[in-house]
Amino acid sequence: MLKRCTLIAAAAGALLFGSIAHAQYKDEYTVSTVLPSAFPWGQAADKWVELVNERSEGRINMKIYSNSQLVSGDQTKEFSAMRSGLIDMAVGSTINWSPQVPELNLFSLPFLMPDYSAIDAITQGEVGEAVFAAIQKRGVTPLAWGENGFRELSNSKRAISEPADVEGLKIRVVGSPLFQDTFNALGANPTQMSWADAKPALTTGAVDGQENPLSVFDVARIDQVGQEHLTLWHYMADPLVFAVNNRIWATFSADDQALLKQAAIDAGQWEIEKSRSELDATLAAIKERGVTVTELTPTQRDAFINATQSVYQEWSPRIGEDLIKKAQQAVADRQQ
Ligand code: X2X
Repeated sequence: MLKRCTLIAAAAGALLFGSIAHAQYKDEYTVSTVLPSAFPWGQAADKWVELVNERSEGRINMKIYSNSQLVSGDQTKEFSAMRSGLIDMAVGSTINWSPQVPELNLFSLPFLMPDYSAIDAITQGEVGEAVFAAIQKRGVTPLAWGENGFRELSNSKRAISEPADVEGLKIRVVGSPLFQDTFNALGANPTQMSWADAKPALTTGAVDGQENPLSVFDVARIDQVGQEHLTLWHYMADPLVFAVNNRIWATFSADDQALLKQAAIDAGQWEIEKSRSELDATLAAIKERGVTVTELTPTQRDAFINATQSVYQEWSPRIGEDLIKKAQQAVADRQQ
């Protein structure tokens, strides 16, 4: 009898525990981003939150904290904060997470990806899976890809069409030390600073230039802080990754994990298509505001490719030679 009672109690306990485990969802989950809703990046996060709320019929609520405010503006701390549980979820750039996940520097290798199909060939194939495994290994669950975009070079001094034009320019660069190497290879004077500090530094002339996708240049009105020259060199693009802290992830039921993941995939695809489709109009708007836009000829682009080759030698031990080779192969085999 006693044994039976114990069994029943244990079964009831297990049932209760099961329901409690899933009932223990937070009222609201924090989602970190760098850029807010006016930018494609913020819109990707908005869409994810909206889809999850809709599909869970209000059971799962997420709230976005943009401008890296959960890490006091230091976007390179976002990944660590998510890993430790200070942040529940994030839609983050590969650049900002690369200090903690060295494999993410892959995307920052200069001129690895010549066009959008090259980005897709990497993210949507075997290499993308390997990169997600690397993120997972570092303690965060990745769900889907989004896109910040090809990063173009602007400055206040002169039109840039060859490496010699970059020489001596003070350029604001983002979180990964790889950018220091790229711009040093070109003879520039790179300074690493957060997005929060970038616009003030451009305004005061503390730096001469910066690199960011056209959407960021446009929405943040970078031309208004003296950035009159813009070179479309498509030297790299930073994908966005939708991700969740591991312990938070484990609290979701399998159905809700699938819901969160599918919503992230759908939001990412929606944002990638939307931001790519807006590019022509964005470029036209930038030109209309009087910015000198320089498009490189293939020969001019080759000169930049040659000038930055040392970055591959320097970074292949940290990124993984095999991963780089596979990415190059995926790009060579891509469907155009
Ligand atoms: O800081 C930048 O340049 C930005 C907004 O593009 C990133 O977070 C990578």
